[in-house]
Amino acid sequence: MTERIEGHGGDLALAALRAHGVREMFTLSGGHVFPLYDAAHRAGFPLYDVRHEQSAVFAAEAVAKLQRRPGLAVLTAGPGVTNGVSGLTSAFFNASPVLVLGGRAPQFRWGSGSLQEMDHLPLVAPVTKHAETVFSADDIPRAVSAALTTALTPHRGPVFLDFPLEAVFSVGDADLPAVTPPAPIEPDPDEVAKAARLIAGASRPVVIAGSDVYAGDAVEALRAAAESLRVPVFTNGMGRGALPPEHPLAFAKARRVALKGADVVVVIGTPLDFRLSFGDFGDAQVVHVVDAPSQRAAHVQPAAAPAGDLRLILGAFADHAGDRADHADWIAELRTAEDAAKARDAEEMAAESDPIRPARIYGELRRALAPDAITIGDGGDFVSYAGRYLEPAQPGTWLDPGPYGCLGTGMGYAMGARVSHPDRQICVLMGDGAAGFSLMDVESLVRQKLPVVIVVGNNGIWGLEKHPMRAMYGYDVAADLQPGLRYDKVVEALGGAGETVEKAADLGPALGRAFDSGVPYLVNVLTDPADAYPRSSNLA
Ligand SMILES: Cc1ncc(C[n+]2csc(CCOP(=O)(O)OP(=O)(O)O)c2C)c(N)n1
Ligand SMILES: [Mg+2]
Repeated sequence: MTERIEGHGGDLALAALRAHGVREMFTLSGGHVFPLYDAAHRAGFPLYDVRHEQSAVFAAEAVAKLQRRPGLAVLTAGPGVTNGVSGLTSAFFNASPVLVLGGRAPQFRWGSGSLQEMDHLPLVAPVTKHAETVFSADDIPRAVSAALTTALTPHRGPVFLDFPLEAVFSVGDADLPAVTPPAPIEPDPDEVAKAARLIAGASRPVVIAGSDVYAGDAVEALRAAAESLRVPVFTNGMGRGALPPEHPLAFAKARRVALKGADVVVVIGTPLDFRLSFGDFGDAQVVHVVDAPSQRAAHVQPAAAPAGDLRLILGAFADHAGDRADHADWIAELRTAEDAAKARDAEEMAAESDPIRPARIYGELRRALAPDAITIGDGGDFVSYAGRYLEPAQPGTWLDPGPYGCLGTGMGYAMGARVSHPDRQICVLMGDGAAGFSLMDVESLVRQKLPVVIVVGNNGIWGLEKHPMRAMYGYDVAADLQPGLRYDKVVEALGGAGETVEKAADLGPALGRAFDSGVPYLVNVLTDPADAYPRSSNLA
């Protein structure tokens, strides 16, 4: 039986949102969207507010990434929506099912110059899977429901709706649309079999698994496929932790050796972008496994590219009935390289240097973080070090900004993570430059009792830009920040707490105090500005 719903546009939207399992809204106040607040308020539906709309969208994205369900941000007309565009774009690059509901100036006098009147659609259309203006209250449940289904259908991504003032304020009624989860995309069995044969027959295969493996709930299938075909696995993005670090096929540090020596590189659930040298692995054949045909790379000719539900494809790999080449020597070779790199890293993570080197911070964090802790990276070099030295123990615990590389995710992601996991450690790793984008939202975290720990790698510079600019030009401009700035005092002023650490030996106790504090707490670590993250291409 279909359920009849009635009320103002906010009530009608909320009914459809709840039917899809949306459980909270992130927003920054604006009169154009009051009916959505009114509906939430009367229904006891959680509403979290922020100090900049980008944080609302990033918070919604964190919910979407961590919980694999839709995240919701509600933004007021005009500047509210434009401030959310970087967040929407990040969600688009990350395939995160985020819904942004925008207010919109009234339709009946469109063009007369109402406050905050602008057409959002041309701005957001290129960075969403669907963008639509809903002109009547009666149509809101249909539009919300259809948008959420689109967001959740692989390849996932953000969607946008805006409601003209008179549509969202007026009363209407509609049938509550039935929610049907997207049907799995059936891959072409021949393409899957071809890929499985290539991997099984390879002498030195490597798997690189990314975010869609986690988003597509294919972590178990990945493990089964890797174990069945005996292939070493590297991960990136939300794929990190898909195999526990102690798993015999889990690798992290021998990537260069692996990609240099591999004869078949299998990239699963992540694009062949700059993070993977654009899919160019020398003489190795490439198998690209994607969750939808749209994700096949146009710039690479893979030997096989099965597209569809990742659980189905990886399940078929696991069930591969044909012969397998013996990969034992290859795995052993990589294990030797991995162990050697680990030993080098362990030394760096224990370094007693003065000033503190970022590696040491991560050495201390590895001791302080529980296996289910959520770590969030927002910054340049400091976050590159995090990626190198921290090994997520479980999938769904690592939030980096993804290939769009947008600074400023920190406090929004932290809010979404805290709301998602009220009982876990949430740790934001922030460059001092990155801190400038969102630190004011500590106020939102304090006020709404959402404690998180923020560790700032404070080198006094935009490190990832300063070092390359010096290398390229012999000088640098626009790359300095105030050295030794007390970001911890900023957090204190906003109602949280913090401290500055200058000596390596003080790091551990400071992190202990931070995680015990129960408030947003910033550990401001003064690090060595000369410490540049080594990378082949430094442009970012
Ligand atoms: C919104 C945005 N603006 C600018 C950049 C370019 N950018 C990439 S890394 C970086 C430097 C980051 O500095 P910081 O957060 O202090 O980290 P560090 O590299 O010093 O460790 C900049 C400016 C970006 N990625 N995103
Ligand atoms: Mg810096």
